[in-house]
Amino acid sequence: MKFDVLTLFPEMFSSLNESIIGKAIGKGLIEVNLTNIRDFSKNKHKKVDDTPYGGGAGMVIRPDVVYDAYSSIKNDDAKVIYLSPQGSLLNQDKVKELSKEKHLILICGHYEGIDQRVLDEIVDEEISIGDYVLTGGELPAMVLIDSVSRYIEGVLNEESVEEESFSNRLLEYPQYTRPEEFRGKKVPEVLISGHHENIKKWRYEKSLEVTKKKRPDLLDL
Ligand code: 4GX
Repeated sequence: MKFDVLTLFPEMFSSLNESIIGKAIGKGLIEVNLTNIRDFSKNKHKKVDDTPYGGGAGMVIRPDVVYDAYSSIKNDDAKVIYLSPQGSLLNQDKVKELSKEKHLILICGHYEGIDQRVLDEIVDEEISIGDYVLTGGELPAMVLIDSVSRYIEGVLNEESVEEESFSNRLLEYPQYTRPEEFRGKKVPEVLISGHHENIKKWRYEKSLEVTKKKRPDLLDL
């Protein structure tokens, strides 16, 4: 899977070089290419934005620089995604669907966003990571890269993918490790019993209980 990111702040993506995603990049399982939109400014001061037509606060990113940045990378049937609060909400079904693509181009806006004309021209899908306002699309792009990459073969150790929250529309059961007793609290007996059938049943019941208590909305879908 290849991710191309168009951004004014490529340095923000250095955190992807850590942990599981960093390892996946190192192994060549996923590829993250960063393109700085500013490199495509024709302005002597490398300016990429301007004041909005019609007036109002803030700045809007010019369509021509975004289009030139996009043209420098688009060479196949990549899916182009714009991260914005106006997009459809990202969920695990969408994450799984996106993981089947070969090439995703993620466009990160800043300020008051990007001129609508270039978005209409190049964007296939607009996606939001939640109903709150961020300062730019970089964190949403990283959320998308992280969540999608987990479905790429070899990125995670296998069983963890399908067994987890949302695959079965249930939250996860609680986990315990050593020590067997911590501040007077013991690990549930069944988990030490070695009785695999009982453990499976206990975990399922806990999942149901936790979901009812914390996210009842997940049950009535
Ligand atoms: N889920 N942001 C996009 C620029 C912008 C401003 C106005 C369109 C209109 C966000 C989110 C998010 C901040 C990314 C504003 N775009 N993106 N950016 N929530 O808050 O995806």
